Parts: sequence; structure tokens; C-alpha cells
Amino acid sequence: MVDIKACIFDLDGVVVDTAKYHYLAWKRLANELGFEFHDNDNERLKGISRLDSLNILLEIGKVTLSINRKEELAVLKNQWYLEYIAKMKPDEILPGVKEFIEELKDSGIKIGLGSASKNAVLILNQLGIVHLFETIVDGTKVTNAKPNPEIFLLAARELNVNPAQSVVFEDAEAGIEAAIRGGFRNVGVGNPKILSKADIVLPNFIGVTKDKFFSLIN
Ligand code: B16
Ligand code: MG
Repeated sequence: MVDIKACIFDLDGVVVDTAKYHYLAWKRLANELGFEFHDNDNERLKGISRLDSLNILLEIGKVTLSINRKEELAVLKNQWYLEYIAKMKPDEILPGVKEFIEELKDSGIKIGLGSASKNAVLILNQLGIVHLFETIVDGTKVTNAKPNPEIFLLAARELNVNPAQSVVFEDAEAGIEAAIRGGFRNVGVGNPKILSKADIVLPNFIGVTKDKFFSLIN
């Protein structure tokens, strides 16, 4: 029998595709620093923190910088990223996910957000869906980035549920790893090859209902 009390959603790649905007901003930074950043390297930046992403980008470009310079560049990248975010509209919410969350909420399941992004609240406001989440745990509230489970453990604590009775929805390998380390049930959203460690993988939320989901996760 399924005993699920809460569902915790990642943001980028699960609720909205902000990865494309992160990519454009990182690419612009790489170009300013004199090297190329390609789409196929972008997967490595998904789900991890801004500074961890910058370190990977610099490793790709074989560039070494002081911590102060890195912090300046992370601020610059975020300014460019926020220019894209400011133009986002509610129709960029990924298909089916809002309806699925609403159905879960109506049936009494608690809903949380667990995102590495420090811009999570801004993005949810921009999309008009901030009210759907009973708790929002984002990059401003934790010290350890995914694959550390801190984000999801804090969300479960704030929702007053056990990890074993909660399901994490994640699009990134680092996020599934964090869910596993925290003792959560988990659903990969996206490519089954990348998310091979997940309990189950859904390609997206199109046509996903509460009953269909419960029959899969059981
Ligand atoms: P920010 P998620 C993550 O969001 C992104 O996947 C990752 O690419 C990004 O570096 C991270 O947020 C930090 O974002 O620069 O806005 O603080 O997938 O955990 O919702
Ligand atoms: Mg993500």
C-alpha cells in the first residue's frame, strides 16, 4: 500500500526549463573569458550550485582564478541570467506539472520545493505558482549543495514528514543522488540513461495523474 505524505519538487528541469537560460549566461561568460562552452557540457551543471557550476566551467576552459574573481564572475553571470528570467511567462511551466501538483494538493499530500537555485522564489513568483508550495527550500537556506541531501532533508523537516514517506522529483543526476542519500523515494524526470539510479523515470508530466503515479511508485 502506498503511504506517501509529501512530494518535493526540484525546480529547474522539473517545474520549468531554466537550464536553457543558465546555459546562455554561462556561454556568454565563457566567451568573455576567451573559450567556448558547448551544449553537451551543460548537463554537468544541472542541479549543482552556482559556484560549483563556475568551477566546472573554468575547468573546461582551463582557467585558474582567485576566489574573489570567481565571486565577481558568479555575480555577473547571475545578472545576465536574471535578464532572461525577467522575461519568463507562466506558459513556460513544463506541461502537466502544475495540474499534477494541484491534484496532489487536493488529495492532502504536502508539497515542497527543493532547489539549488538562489533565485527559486523569484522564478516561482514570475510563473505565478509560488502559492502551490507549502515550503520552499532553496540555495539561500542550505550550506551543502546536491548531491548532499541537506536541501531535501530540510524540506521534509519543514513539512513534518519522514523521507521514506516522501517522494523527490528530480531531473539531475546530482539530485537523484541527493534523494537516495537522504532516504527518499524518488522519481527521475527526463532521460532514463542519465537518471538510471532513480526508483522510476518519467519522460515528463504530460498525462500523469495521482493514480497513475501511485501505481508506478508502489
Ligand atoms: P542559481 P535546481 C539549479 O536548479 C540548476 O539546475 C543549476 O544549473 C544551477 O546552477 C543552480 O540551480 C543554482 O542556480 O544560480 O539560480 O542560484 O535544478 O536545483 O532547481
Ligand atoms: Mg533540476
